[in-house]
Amino acid sequence: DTIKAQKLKEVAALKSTIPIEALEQFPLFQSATRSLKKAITSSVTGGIIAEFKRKSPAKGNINLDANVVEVTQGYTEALVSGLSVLSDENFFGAKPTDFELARQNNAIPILRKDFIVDEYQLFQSKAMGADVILLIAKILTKKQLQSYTNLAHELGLEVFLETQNEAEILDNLDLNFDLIGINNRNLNSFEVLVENSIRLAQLLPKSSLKIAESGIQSLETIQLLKANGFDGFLIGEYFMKEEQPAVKCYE
Ligand code: IGP
Repeated sequence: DTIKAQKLKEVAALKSTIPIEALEQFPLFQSATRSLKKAITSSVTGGIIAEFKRKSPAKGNINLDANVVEVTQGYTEALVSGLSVLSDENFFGAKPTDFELARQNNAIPILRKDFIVDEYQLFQSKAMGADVILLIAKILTKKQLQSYTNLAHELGLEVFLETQNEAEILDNLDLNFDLIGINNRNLNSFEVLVENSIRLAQLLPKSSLKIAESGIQSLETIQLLKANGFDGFLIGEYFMKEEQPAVKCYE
């Protein structure tokens, strides 16, 4: 739970320097968002969400000095459905300008990849130009999931609900999320099991837009997940470990 504690501290500090009323004045706060759900549904190239990630607690350094503009523009040119951009500095090594630069240089939907633990971060996400926010079932109460989902929608943001086990899925099926992700990575052991998400996907109604997350390292895996009902694929490390991450989108 150290991530959550750290985040709450960060948010408390931010709140006093940039209050919500100030965030609401940011130009991007007033701008329309783009739908990742639509981008994936209408994709002819396969529903890839390509992630920009310099390092992670699970893998350590992946591509510390990557150029965020080059990499994300490369993904966009490869016609991925959306981008996922880390904005957490402490655990994922994001630079403070990463998200901003990704936004300024790409017109496709962007998921803000961070640990949302407070309402404030929804206003902040909108002000940053995010289109989609991540809500992680494991770290939030049902009440929080409900109220953050509603607030996100009021702000024009889509909600990507991340789940990891049967209870997290079944307890939250009534939420009005836009996309549901099943994380192949166990956040406690870091073990990655594609079979786990295939089994769990069967618990979801057909109407859910299902995203498989983490540990996807081959086209065969994507095809297997697709055959089991997944609509989208969130891929980070497999791309980012390359000097030029986007080249892997063409394989
Ligand atoms: C991407 P991978 O194994 O392709 O790099 O995984 C993504 O699923 C992973 O970065 C992730 C993540 C998260 C990061 C999944 N859930 C929550 C930060 C926070």
